[in-house]
Amino acid sequence: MFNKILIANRGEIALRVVRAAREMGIATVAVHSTADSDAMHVRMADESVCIGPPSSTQSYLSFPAIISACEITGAEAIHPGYGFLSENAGFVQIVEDHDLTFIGPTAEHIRIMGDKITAKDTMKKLGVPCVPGSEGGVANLEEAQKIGAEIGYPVIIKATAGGGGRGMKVAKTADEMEKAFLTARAEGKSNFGNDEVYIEKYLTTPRHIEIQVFGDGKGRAVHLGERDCSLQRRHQKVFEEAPGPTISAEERAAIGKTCAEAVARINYIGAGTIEFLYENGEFYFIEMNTRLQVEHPVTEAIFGVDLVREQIRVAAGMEMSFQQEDLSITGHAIEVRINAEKLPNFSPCPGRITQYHAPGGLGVRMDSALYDGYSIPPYYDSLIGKLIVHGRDRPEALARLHRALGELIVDGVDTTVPLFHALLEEDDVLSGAYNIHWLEHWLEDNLGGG
Ligand code: MV4
Repeated sequence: MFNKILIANRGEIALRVVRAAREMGIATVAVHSTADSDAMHVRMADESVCIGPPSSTQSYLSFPAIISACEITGAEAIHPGYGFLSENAGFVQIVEDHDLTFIGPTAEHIRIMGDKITAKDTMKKLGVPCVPGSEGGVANLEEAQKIGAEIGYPVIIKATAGGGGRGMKVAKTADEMEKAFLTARAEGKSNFGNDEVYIEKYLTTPRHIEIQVFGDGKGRAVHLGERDCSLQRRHQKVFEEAPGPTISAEERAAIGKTCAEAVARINYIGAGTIEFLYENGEFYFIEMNTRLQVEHPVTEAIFGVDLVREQIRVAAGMEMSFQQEDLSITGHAIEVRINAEKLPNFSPCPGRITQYHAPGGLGVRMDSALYDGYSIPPYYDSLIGKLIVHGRDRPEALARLHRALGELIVDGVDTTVPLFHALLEEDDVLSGAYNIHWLEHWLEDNLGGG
């Protein structure tokens, strides 16, 4: 096992990794920009290194700064958290070249899943159900129109280098194909330096269901069920739950087995998430994320496992501490993402926290790096906390969420907390009757804004 690891991240996820490492007796090194000298992750880690100015590109994304911090402190491994360098295959290569360990998948797996055409082709060959569409890339407009006619409209054109909602265009009819195809290709080129696109049947009212998988890198893998993350705004999740309100035990077992077998076959190591659209009882693969996700705590709550601990174990060459038959679901968990944002437009709202009080009690977890007097810097994302509640069933989790939101105090900046109070008044949220478009429609009807 490692003696010391470096955490190449900030905020609540850096704290999350410190907590797992400390329970394992592993020392931690925090890195921070000059804007984060007073950040909680710096205080909570055993050591810290200032790695650069506020700009992420010169600090949290700087390969030489982070590698140097490892060499100075003697850290043996790097946990990337989510975002920043967590899915950067080039960085993983550099880490390995310096005889350090990346706590995450191999550069090759990151590369495969980062190219969406290759990811889909790989998953399809591994028996994972995919959205009907083009076989690989689509070279020109004539081919795009031929595929559109074959699979039927509406279709969606996606940049292979895109993902997470970037570089996609819908063509509702054949008339719209030319514009959608050319725009998707141009955006792929300008945003990612890659103009390769592929085409899928456009699913109109699916849910976003993602399967948590975990591999040991030696051909063993498990699944930890699904999360329903359909409540999103502009491709940012705001409310996530596990298990999915519409997924039966039989469906979970079947899609879970398919996913676990797929990642086992490629010797995947560590945590991964296989994203699906779910419509009319069918799962359709869209993307795989090769990292720990923001919403991992809802899975941890219902399975009673520490996913970061497992990531560190397998990175150190140890076995996972569980097998599939050890894993079972207890109750229901919900996470809400608390952002320092001003409604109705969700504009970032950095500033000084004059008072912070975290909710507590049975079944409540607050992952946050806030404290009284902390100043949220304007340079990074606006996530300031995740409130995770766990109950014996969904109604109990919802009641607990309502109760915990009432206890939470964040003064000094605007937050998304009022949104959650309002959502908990909605019958569709209470019954789980929502799809990927529900929140955007609700925001339009209830907040207006821009
Ligand atoms: C789709 C789709 C409908 N049909 N693919 C958006 C993010 C990226 N991960 C994939 N996305 C979508 N792909 C087909 N074939 C609709 C979306 C989509 C979406 C997906 C998940 C959660 C929210 C979404 C909001 C708009 C569009």
